[in-house]
Amino acid sequence: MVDVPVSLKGKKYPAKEHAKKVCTHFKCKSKTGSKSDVAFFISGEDLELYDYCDQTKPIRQNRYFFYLSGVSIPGSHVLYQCGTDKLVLYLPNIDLDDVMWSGMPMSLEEAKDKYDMDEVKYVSDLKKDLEAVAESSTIYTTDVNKFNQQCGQFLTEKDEDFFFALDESRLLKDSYEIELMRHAASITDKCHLAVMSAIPIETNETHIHAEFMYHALRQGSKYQSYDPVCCSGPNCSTLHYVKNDEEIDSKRSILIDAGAEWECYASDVTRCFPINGDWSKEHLEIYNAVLKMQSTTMKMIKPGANWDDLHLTAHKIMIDEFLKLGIFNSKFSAQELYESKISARFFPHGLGHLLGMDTHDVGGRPNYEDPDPLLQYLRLRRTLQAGMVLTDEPGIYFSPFLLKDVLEDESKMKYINKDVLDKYWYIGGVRIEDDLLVTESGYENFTSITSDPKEISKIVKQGLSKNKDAFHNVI
Ligand SMILES: [Mn+2]
Repeated sequence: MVDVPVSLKGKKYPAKEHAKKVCTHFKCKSKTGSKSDVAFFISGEDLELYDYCDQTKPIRQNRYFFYLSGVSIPGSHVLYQCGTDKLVLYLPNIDLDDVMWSGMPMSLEEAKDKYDMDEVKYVSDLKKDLEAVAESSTIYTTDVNKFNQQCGQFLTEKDEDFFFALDESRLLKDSYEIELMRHAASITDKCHLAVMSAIPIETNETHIHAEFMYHALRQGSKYQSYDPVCCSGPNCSTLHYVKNDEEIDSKRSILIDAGAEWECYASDVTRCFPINGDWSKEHLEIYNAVLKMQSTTMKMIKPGANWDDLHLTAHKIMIDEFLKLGIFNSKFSAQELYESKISARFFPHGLGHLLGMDTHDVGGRPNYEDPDPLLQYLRLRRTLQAGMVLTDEPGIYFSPFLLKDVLEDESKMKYINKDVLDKYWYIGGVRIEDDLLVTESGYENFTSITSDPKEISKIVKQGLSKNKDAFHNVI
């Protein structure tokens, strides 16, 4: 493996602590099964073939399984008994036919050294072990599925309190997880810097995508946390744009939202920059407005803060900035504009979300049924606690789709100066996104790639001053 974080050398992923934490949360729900004790069982993902083909489908480890094991080996299972505090890993039986193709799998001894387990066994022991544990314990699992069907009779699946306990445990990251996330974020910093620096070889959105992935892979990150969003010009108004295939030379703005993954832990960062290094007037105006939304809300991050309040603060800043720019009609007060909810057409998504093994991590308690358009898509609806990792990612967009009915409706258009708005469409949108840990005294920003517009301009121009041949991947 390339470049393992020094701080984690010689340490194991704390699976045992995680299992204990889940048990504590589960028991807080005063759950008593029909039996005297409680056990947890989760199956990891296994390799599967494509139909009529001997190639395997891409695999993404089950996050709940990983949380209780730290294991990425396909076909594994984990069993935890709360009463005896015993954690057991089951590895797939050795398939001698496969050794020729795939080499020897990890031995039980090697697995015991590598993982934080009381015992490591083969799957051939699984059924009889579960049968024995089931005599005294209710064994909860997330799902009875194709990987554990043969043991379904011993398992209780889809229990709400079990999911609650898993999600509450995953909500607050421990020092090991924080270190993994810092590392994912630092890989991502370098990828974004590479993308900003390589305009001479980036003439299509695909090249931006390629540049990011190349630098992630070189740093040992084989998977992205999510499909990179690489867009230019008006395409920047599509929040999760993944086509990533248009020419960029006739545009002015770039938006890239991409994050490398490290050992199943995500990063999620967005940066915007001008293609020729010089910010256009309108692009910079919107960029500075978004930066103000982000820097103001970031200063409010601390335990006890309510994320709804931060999100709504970002809307108020946007309204003030739009009044200054003349996009909003100054006949209306900031308060009237806020109450009209018109800002949601330009900033339609939430200020941020929890980040962990999943990019939109568990435990945020969103309410997609919320009738308030300002809050409907906010993925985090909780009071902040130390140990949460989250994104702060305000954005402003000029989306023909989101504004279509506004443009056609006088009762909504009265808030907008159309002639001023028309000057901004070509930018598409701006989003700035950093990854942050909530600490006892405030926050730590994992993301260190600059968001200062002057510095960004300098980086892009430095890249432009180089000859195409100075880049690694000229083809
Ligand atoms: Mn995000």
